[in-house]
Amino acid sequence: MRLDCNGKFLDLSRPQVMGVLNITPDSFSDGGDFFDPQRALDRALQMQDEGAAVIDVGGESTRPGAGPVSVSDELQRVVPVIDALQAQLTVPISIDTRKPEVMQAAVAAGAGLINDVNALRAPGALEAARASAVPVCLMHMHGDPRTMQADPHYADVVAEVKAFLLQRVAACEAAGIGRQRLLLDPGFGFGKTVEHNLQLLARLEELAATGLPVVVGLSRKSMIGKLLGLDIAGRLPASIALAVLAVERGARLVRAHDVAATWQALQMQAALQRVQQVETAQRQ
Ligand code: 8Y4
Repeated sequence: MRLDCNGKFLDLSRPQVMGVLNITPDSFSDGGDFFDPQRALDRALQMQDEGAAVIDVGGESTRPGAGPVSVSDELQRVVPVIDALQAQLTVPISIDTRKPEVMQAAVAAGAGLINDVNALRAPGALEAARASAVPVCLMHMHGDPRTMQADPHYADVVAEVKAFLLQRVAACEAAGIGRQRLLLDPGFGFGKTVEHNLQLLARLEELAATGLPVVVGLSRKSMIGKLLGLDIAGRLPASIALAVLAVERGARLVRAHDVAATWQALQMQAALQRVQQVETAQRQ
């Protein structure tokens, strides 16, 4: 399966890595180091060299409790970076935004995938995504970034996340966005307790059973900090384990900060998977 991302291609016939490029001044993982388009470009090229199949550019922090960013601030951050990246990268660029104006401008500047943590629920987002003609990642978020971690409750988190995402798929199809353009993401950490996150990972196959490619973002997230008592800088080993466990359960695209390490792990997994398939076939 190969997605056309605005003239560049994302091959999801095997699991791939989406490299994170934050361009927010308060971005908690890299301190806003990549605000400068040249530095952003260097980091993106490095992630491409390290094996990233797509680079996710975000100009709005969605960390719990983060305040809103205006359309014009977000455009000023992301458009110059996408302009620079689209000329230099061979892999597609993903735009991490909830705003239709940013989707439109980013795709006009060369972005090839819309990564919306709000699943196109903002007014005008379905229309902007339809007109853009690029694939869309629909993510589940309970509440909004300001309030989402305030005591979230679900009767069955897996069933509810899946039902929500399938509703958004239906809304997309009704708006003229065909399902061949859609990817689904359970939204680890977005209005979920550690137990909710673990249930979603344990039963990720139920989401993969939709037939749509599943995206996961587990890299450095606070569930690792809470379970293991680690600060962000110490979360790489657990992030790699979670990436492999998610791919084992059907994830096709892993959003990650540490591209080289994540890609190494997924390649080893793919090599083993290939041999295991041959083994299984020979036994039948
Ligand atoms: C440390 C580092 C602690 C990062 C928390 C975080 C996802 C996403 C984000 C995701 C998709 C984040 C934009 C939150 N997470 N997009 N975006 N899936 N599709 N937190 O899980 O990285 S931002």
